[in-house]
Amino acid sequence: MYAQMIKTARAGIKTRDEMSDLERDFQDKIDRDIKIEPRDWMPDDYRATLIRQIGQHAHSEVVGQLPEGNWITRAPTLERKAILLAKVQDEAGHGLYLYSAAETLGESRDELTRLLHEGKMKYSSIFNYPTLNWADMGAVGWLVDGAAIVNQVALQRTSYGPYARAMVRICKEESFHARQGYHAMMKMAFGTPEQKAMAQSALDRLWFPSIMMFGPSDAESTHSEQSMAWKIKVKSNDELRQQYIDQTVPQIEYLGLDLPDPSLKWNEETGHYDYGEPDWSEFFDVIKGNGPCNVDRLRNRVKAWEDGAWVRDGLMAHARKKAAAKVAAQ
Ligand code: BYC
Repeated sequence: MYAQMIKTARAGIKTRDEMSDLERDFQDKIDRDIKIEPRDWMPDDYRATLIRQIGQHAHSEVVGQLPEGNWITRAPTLERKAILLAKVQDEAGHGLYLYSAAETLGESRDELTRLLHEGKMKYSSIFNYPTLNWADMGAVGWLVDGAAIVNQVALQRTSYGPYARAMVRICKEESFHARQGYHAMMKMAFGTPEQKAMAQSALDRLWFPSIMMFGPSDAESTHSEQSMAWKIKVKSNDELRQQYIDQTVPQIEYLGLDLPDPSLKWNEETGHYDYGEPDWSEFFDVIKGNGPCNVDRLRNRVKAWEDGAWVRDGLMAHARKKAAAKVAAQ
């Protein structure tokens, strides 16, 4: 359904005069901060935009397990292993809440999975970068989950009810993820010179990919104008990026690490940190499928899906058998 809808999605936002009565009533609800629920009327483009964003978000949670899952067997202590295992498991749960939210819009998880596997849907750019050493696990929790929290706290106020409610629970769990990441970074940054160097390297490599998670600049963002008018997004990409940078720089300083971008400077006038522009050509390349790990990540996801077919088939056969037994007993 999403694949069909996106083909008909129109460009540009309608003025009030161009709206039908239904569209005007819908926009009034949005303007009064009344949540839109699954059975409410909604414009097709609103539905398609939500399916795209929620589906992409769900895929990110699931694909996001891969860079960390890779380190479970190599965690330095039993405690770190247990923590990482719990975190990676949480990410699967987040994917499930989000696929369920997409289902309330009429799009099945199987269809979204098919679109991901065929390269027709995206997942967050950040997961196309490799995690090279143990400090990267700390940096992912701290920087990547930290960025996810900034984005998702804002999304708790998104206009679509099931998405907003999924965010509340996800944010609680993300906050544990970010803390465990920062804790691992503290151990490394306050440890031996070799450990500190690993922490610095992780920060240097993951800084720009993390600030690119918020999407292109507002000027380059294709969906922001309409998504903000519909309050699917309540803050712009650049606003969220700035908020994240402002909260993260003092955390870098506390760790005693060097700033990963020489342009990072407190600006008294704006009351924010100035920062250097990420390499946007790299970002667009990564989201087109040409990042360092895109091919690997997708191959792993497709393999996991195919390897798990027997579990899904078994569950479906059991459900059919139970349903048939229920009918026979009536
Ligand atoms: N990566 O018009 P724009 C986690 C695409 S998981 C890839 O600004 P929008 C975690 C965008 O789709 C957290 N693609 O888009 C999990 C569009 O392409 P199309 C993940 C990106 O949607 C496990 C084009 O660029 N969080 O933290 O208005 C372990 C133009 O962009 C990205 C979410 O998914 C990107 N970073 O705004 C550890 C949050 N950015 O479709 C951690 C939910 C942009 O036109 N999503 N694109 O071909 C959002 O809030 C919004 O979708 C975004 C982008 C702010 C990301």
